[in-house]
Amino acid sequence: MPRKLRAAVAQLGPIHLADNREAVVKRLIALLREAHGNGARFVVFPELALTTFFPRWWMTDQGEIDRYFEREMPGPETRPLFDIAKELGVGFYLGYAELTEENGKQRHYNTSILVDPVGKIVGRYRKIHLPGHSEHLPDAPFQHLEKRYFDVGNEGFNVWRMQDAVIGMCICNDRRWPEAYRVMGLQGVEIVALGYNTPTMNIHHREPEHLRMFHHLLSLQAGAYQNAAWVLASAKCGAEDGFAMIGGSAIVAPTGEIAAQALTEDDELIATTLDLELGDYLRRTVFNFDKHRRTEHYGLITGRTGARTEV
Ligand code: ING
Repeated sequence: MPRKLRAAVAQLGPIHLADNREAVVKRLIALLREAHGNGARFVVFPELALTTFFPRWWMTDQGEIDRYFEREMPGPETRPLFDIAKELGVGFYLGYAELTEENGKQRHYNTSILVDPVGKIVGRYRKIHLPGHSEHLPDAPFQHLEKRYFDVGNEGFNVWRMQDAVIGMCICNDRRWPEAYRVMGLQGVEIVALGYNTPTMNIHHREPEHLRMFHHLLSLQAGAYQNAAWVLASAKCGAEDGFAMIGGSAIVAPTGEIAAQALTEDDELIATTLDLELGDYLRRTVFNFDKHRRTEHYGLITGRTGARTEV
């Protein structure tokens, strides 16, 4: 009997500055109920799923910035989501801004958690590839201040066994870096769950807008195929206070094929029954890492950060 897991990606439409966490959690619960009704037992929510994508705003007052962070998880506003998930027996991935203290210092992370079907947090990931900039760009139509508001994740790329599957996590920009998938691939990952907030416009370079969706899907499909894993990607999208972000939430098979894709830029659920053995033939043949990889030739990948031409 092949191992199967019916999973869903719960895309969120815009969350505006005026929207509070209680209203957002109600939306998350509605999507979770819809997923359960659709037979899904694992749901992927977006990155920073509790608030608007605040890195688009220039802020200097730390108190104002910290209003977008969670000091406890679950907290009073998110506890209802955990309770309903436990009642329905559904596991989930949730992205949020984590404010914590380490060695007496406050730390701010762009975090995702893996919650099992009895409401227990079994895994945590803190975003490693922080895109954007840390100083104000006065001429840009909006900012992308993840390097200012977040610390670099300090727990690496890991996998957890949950619901009879090996599940890994990453967040948004991580999906553009093959290293992220490969580190999980080398741990036998079967499902990579990720959330994202991807502005439609490139503030650094005039770029045709269609490339945003192309590069998004290209990154998911390549990561899935090259590591023989399912990739479940959940967008927060649409125009938040007028600032547009792409949709394109997708479930990508280990073959690299798109099994399901969202059609709107609103709250939308897509679901697929994941055959967790679909990637086995790829892991036995073309991506049999143990048989084919030649690590003695890969030293630059971890030994050198930036590209350098010496010829
Ligand atoms: N957002 C974007 C992302 O990686 C970005 C930022 C877009 C970087 C396009 C480079 C190119 O999808 C987040 N939150 O990482």
